[in-house]
Amino acid sequence: MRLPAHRRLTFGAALLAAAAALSPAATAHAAVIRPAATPAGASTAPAPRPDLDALVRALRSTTAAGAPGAMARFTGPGRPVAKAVGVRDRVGGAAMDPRARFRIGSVTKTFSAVVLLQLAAEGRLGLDDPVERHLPGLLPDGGRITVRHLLSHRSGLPDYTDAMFERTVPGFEAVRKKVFSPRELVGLVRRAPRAAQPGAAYAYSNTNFVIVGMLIEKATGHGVAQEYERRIIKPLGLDDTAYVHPATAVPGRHVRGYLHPDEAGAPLVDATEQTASWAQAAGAMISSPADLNTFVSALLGGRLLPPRMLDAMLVMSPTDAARTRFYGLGLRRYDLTCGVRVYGHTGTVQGYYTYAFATRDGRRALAAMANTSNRGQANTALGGTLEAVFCGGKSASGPTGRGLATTPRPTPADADADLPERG
Ligand code: REX
Repeated sequence: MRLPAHRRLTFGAALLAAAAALSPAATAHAAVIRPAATPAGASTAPAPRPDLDALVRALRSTTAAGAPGAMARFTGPGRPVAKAVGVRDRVGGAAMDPRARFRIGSVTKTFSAVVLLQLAAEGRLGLDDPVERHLPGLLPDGGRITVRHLLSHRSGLPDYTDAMFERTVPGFEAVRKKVFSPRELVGLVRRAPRAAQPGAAYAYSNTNFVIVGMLIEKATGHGVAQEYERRIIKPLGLDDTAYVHPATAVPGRHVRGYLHPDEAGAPLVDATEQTASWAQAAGAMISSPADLNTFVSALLGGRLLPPRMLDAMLVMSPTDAARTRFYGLGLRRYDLTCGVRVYGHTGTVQGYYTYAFATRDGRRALAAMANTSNRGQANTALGGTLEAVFCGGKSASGPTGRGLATTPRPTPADADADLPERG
């Protein structure tokens, strides 16, 4: 198998990647923030120790908020640590299992961005190329929308899922077994009013990454599955990771996903089996906590992209008024309350919430998931795992009670595993 050029990067090149963050990035547009000169998380100050009691509390808050189960896996200087609470199967009663696979939703976008940036590094397309050059006639305004606009959600293209899932369960059941072509998905909003002029504003839209998938297929002549496999999954040995479309099952040991209906008190819908065709390169992958840890660490550690492409990925726009959340190219940045910055992505598909983040140097990584969705409180609670591990006792929510008196005792349903790192 021919390895792409960036696979020959050494750890020295990863250091160069950090150095490259100091130099002006290749392109600029309004309201973007360049990679920080001294990224938090890569500083010389000792990293806070993960607060594992707070981690378990965050997972318990997630199940208290309506998720049948939740789990997280952290990799850092010591042995990887994984925690799980609740169940991965409500019918069989199997406990949540940190080795199990699940649907990662939009974390897929980071995989898609990496593939596209590798293609850009190989000169197969340019980040500032208009979409029209590669996919003529796809969009009426494709001459003004660039590849970079798609990757940064600054194209102005509306999100076809807004109408599709306006009513959560009927919307889902209408597409659960459907197989769309990417062109059909784009066609749903091809002529719809734009959220903004191309380049003018951040507006998150799955449509952007469906087109990213089309660009990958156009540039390589292969389906996206083959390119994820060849460029990321195989080189990193991600045995639990795959693009599963349009097959409906999550193969192997997996977590069942449960969707909350909009109607209060209505029973949860088991959403595990679906084509995920509505999501495609925007969200149809499955993975496991260990694989997500490996992926985000490799990406931030400079092992998947040459420095100038990683640098481009890290040029961020704020996505919230408080300016603690940012988006780069297929990559989010969260500024935690303790000042640590973490990079990665979140994901939501029916039945599953995911967080996959790492520090700027890639040396500490967290993957967290809950097997529910359409339940904002559960997603927010799951987000508490980030503060627990990356801020430890330094979180703004205050000291986290390490003493015996305040440490929650594990319940029999809690799995608590120290898992060996993959070679
Ligand atoms: C689709 C609706 C959500 C889910 C969506 N998912 O756009 C993409 C993704 C792939 O992961 N995006 C998230 C459904 C936001 C991310 O980047 O983190 N909601 C659900 C509804 C609401 O149907 N009516 O919650 O399962």
